[in-house]
Amino acid sequence: MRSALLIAGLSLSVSIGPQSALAQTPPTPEQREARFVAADANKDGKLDKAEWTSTLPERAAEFADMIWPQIDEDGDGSVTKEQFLAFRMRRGG
Ligand SMILES: [Ca+2]
Repeated sequence: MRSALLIAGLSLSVSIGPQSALAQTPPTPEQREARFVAADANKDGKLDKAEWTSTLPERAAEFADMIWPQIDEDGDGSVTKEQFLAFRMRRGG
Protein backbone atom coordinates (compact mmCIF):
# COMPACT_ATOMS: atom_id res chain seq x y z
CA MET A 1 0.00 0.00 0.00
CA ARG A 2 2.67 2.41 1.02
CA SER A 3 4.89 1.62 -1.94
CA ALA A 4 1.93 2.05 -4.29
CA LEU A 5 1.37 5.49 -2.81
CA LEU A 6 5.02 6.35 -3.28
CA ILE A 7 4.86 5.37 -6.93
CA ALA A 8 1.67 7.36 -7.41
CA GLY A 9 3.22 10.39 -5.77
CA LEU A 10 6.35 10.24 -7.87
CA SER A 11 4.37 9.79 -11.07
CA LEU A 12 2.29 12.81 -10.19
CA SER A 13 5.35 14.87 -9.34
CA VAL A 14 6.84 14.09 -12.72
CA SER A 15 3.63 14.91 -14.56
CA ILE A 16 3.24 18.17 -12.65
CA GLY A 17 6.65 19.41 -13.73
CA PRO A 18 6.03 20.15 -17.41
CA GLN A 19 2.79 21.96 -16.58
CA SER A 20 4.62 24.47 -14.43
CA ALA A 21 5.46 27.77 -16.02
CA LEU A 22 8.92 27.48 -14.51
CA ALA A 23 9.53 24.01 -15.96
CA GLN A 24 9.19 24.61 -19.67
CA THR A 25 12.86 23.80 -19.92
CA PRO A 26 14.74 21.68 -17.38
CA PRO A 27 16.59 23.84 -14.88
CA THR A 28 20.34 23.95 -15.26
CA PRO A 29 22.52 22.60 -12.45
CA GLU A 30 23.25 26.22 -11.54
CA GLN A 31 19.53 26.97 -11.26
CA ARG A 32 18.97 23.87 -9.13
CA GLU A 33 21.81 24.86 -6.88
CA ALA A 34 20.36 28.36 -6.60
CA ARG A 35 17.04 26.84 -5.54
CA PHE A 36 18.80 24.83 -2.87
CA VAL A 37 20.64 27.87 -1.52
CA ALA A 38 17.48 29.98 -1.58
CA ALA A 39 15.55 27.29 0.31
CA ASP A 40 18.24 26.84 2.97
CA ALA A 41 16.63 29.30 5.34
CA ASN A 42 19.02 28.75 8.25
CA LYS A 43 22.09 28.50 5.99
CA ASP A 44 23.39 25.28 7.48
CA GLY A 45 24.08 23.81 4.05
CA LYS A 46 21.25 21.29 4.32
CA LEU A 47 17.51 21.36 3.76
CA ASP A 48 15.23 20.04 6.44
CA LYS A 49 11.83 18.82 5.34
CA ALA A 50 10.15 22.21 5.75
CA GLU A 51 12.88 23.98 3.81
CA TRP A 52 12.76 21.38 1.05
CA THR A 53 8.96 21.50 0.85
CA SER A 54 9.26 25.21 0.13
CA THR A 55 11.05 24.32 -3.14
CA LEU A 56 8.08 22.34 -4.44
CA PRO A 57 5.41 23.70 -6.74
CA GLU A 58 2.19 24.29 -4.80
CA ARG A 59 0.47 21.35 -6.47
CA ALA A 60 3.32 19.02 -5.52
CA ALA A 61 3.52 20.06 -1.87
CA GLU A 62 0.77 17.65 -0.86
CA PHE A 63 3.03 14.81 -2.02
CA ALA A 64 5.97 16.01 0.06
CA ASP A 65 5.45 13.27 2.67
CA MET A 66 5.72 10.65 -0.06
CA ILE A 67 8.64 12.16 -1.94
CA TRP A 68 10.75 13.23 1.05
CA PRO A 69 11.96 9.69 1.98
CA GLN A 70 13.19 9.25 -1.60
CA ILE A 71 15.41 12.31 -1.24
CA ASP A 72 16.47 11.88 2.39
CA GLU A 73 17.97 8.53 1.52
CA ASP A 74 19.92 8.13 4.75
CA GLY A 75 16.93 9.20 6.84
CA ASP A 76 18.81 11.77 8.91
CA GLY A 77 16.06 14.36 8.51
CA SER A 78 17.95 16.69 6.22
CA VAL A 79 19.07 16.73 2.61
CA THR A 80 22.49 17.83 1.47
CA LYS A 81 23.03 19.71 -1.75
CA GLU A 82 24.38 16.50 -3.26
CA GLN A 83 21.23 14.57 -2.32
CA PHE A 84 19.02 17.39 -3.60
CA LEU A 85 20.79 17.62 -6.97
CA ALA A 86 21.13 13.84 -7.37
CA PHE A 87 17.41 13.26 -6.83
CA ARG A 88 16.37 15.77 -9.48
CA MET A 89 18.78 14.36 -12.01
CA ARG A 90 17.66 10.79 -11.29
CA ARG A 91 14.07 11.92 -11.81
CA GLY A 92 14.99 13.07 -15.28
CA GLY A 93 14.88 16.80 -14.67
CA1 LIG B 1 18.85 24.32 6.39
